[in-house]
Amino acid sequence: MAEFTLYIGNKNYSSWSLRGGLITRASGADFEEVVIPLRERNSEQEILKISPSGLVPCLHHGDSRIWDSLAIGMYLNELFPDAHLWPADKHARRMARAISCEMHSGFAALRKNLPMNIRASYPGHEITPEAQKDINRVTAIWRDARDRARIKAEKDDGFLFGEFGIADAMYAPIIARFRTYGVDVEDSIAEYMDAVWNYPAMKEWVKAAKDEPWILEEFEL
Ligand SMILES: N[C@@H](CCC(=O)N[C@@H](CS)C(=O)NCC(=O)O)C(=O)O
Repeated sequence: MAEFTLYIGNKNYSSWSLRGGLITRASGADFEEVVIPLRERNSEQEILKISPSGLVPCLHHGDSRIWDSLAIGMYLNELFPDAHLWPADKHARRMARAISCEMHSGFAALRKNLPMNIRASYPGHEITPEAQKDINRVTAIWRDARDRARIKAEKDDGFLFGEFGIADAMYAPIIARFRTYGVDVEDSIAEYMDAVWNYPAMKEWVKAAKDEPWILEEFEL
């Protein structure tokens, strides 16, 4: 039996599950994953059985319940320091935490206007001015982090702070959205997006999302 269990929603639609899923994989934890499909007749009761907030992702470790993507990252970072889920350098770490929190608490317009739907392709979708503002801020964050990592990261695998970490996981659903809705980005941003898209855990997730049977009409245009 695996030491951890990660409860998630649909891989195709649940952006917070994607964040928790990538972080848990990046930590190297031995875990089992359980999908609870969202918006089914009994989803609410099923999620409440495993998550006190009634939301996924929720990580179980023995009797402990960690019911939020960012909290899962912080918890696993303490248990698996060698995974470098936060960057080792303190300036990079400060920035990684700030942008992860910014994602966790913000970008409502982008999230509403461009809901995550990994398997769909909706180029030409009308982007609201508010969502465009969020897009501009997200790309500015990525540009800053990558400009810094190119010069300063000890090991640069093309991620925000060199190695894949919590900050990349927090922004991974935005990358999926940019692809679905054909958001136009400059070459250096496209390179970063490709690094995340080709990260093995992301590839595995995208494949599984495409194979899921559930369709949630509210996220289909
Ligand atoms: N702040 C939470 C947000 C979790 C969240 O909103 N999860 C959504 C799925 S993406 C959910 O569980 N929704 C329940 C539902 O749709 O029934 C986190 O970071 O994990």
